[in-house]
Amino acid sequence: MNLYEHLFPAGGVTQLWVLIDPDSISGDRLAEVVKASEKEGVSTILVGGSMLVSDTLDRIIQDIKELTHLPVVLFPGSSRQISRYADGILFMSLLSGRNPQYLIGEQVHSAPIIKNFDLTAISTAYLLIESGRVTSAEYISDTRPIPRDKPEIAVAHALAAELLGMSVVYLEAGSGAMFPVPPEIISAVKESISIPVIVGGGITSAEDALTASRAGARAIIVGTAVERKGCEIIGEIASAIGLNRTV
Ligand code: 1GP
Repeated sequence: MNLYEHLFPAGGVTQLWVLIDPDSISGDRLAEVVKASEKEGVSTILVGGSMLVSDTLDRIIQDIKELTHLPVVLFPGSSRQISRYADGILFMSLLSGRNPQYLIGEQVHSAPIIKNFDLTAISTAYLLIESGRVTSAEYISDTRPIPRDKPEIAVAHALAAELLGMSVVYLEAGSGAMFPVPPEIISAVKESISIPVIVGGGITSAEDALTASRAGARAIIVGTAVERKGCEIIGEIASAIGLNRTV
């Protein structure tokens, strides 16, 4: 099974991916999060999320690899956040913005590194959706998010992503968002394209996750809620979307 098939298994069941920010996790906590993820049916560990430069990336990924066989996929904030120890990378273009640095500039810097490290790149259209307040992603990227009451604008961007040959659309409210991506946007985008839609930002409860799952998310990304609420939230979300049910 290649990485793409692992990320999006046949059958279309919503997957749960836990995002670990290497800058805000300690050693003991890391083990706790990774073990809980494995136990509750999380399929993939994402590492990254910080828009600033991290010097702990390699070490954290090596530590995770010692704790689990779950694939570790990079979610980089810039071309300086790439590690040879990961299994793959969400190779993102911030398609909702009009800042050439995040549309193509960072990608040109990172492409030779990805090739050199032999990482599997998953071509991902990153669409920022307005979420109640200015997020770090919005501020640092110097781009405007798509208005949350304009699903047709999100759909047009997602269609462009598919026509450009991208493999995944990431609907992102931004880390720690006040409101997650509205289900109306998720379902409108899901209905208009055939590539998978993944959703993250501001998902803090089982209910938020279930809403995104029912609207058509193929994977849900959760970071801040695990940092703030603890590992129990992983189990609660996994149960809500039917991941850790015993037969
Ligand atoms: C951020 O979508 C991810 O880029 C996760 O967001 O930290 O709000 O879970 P949270």
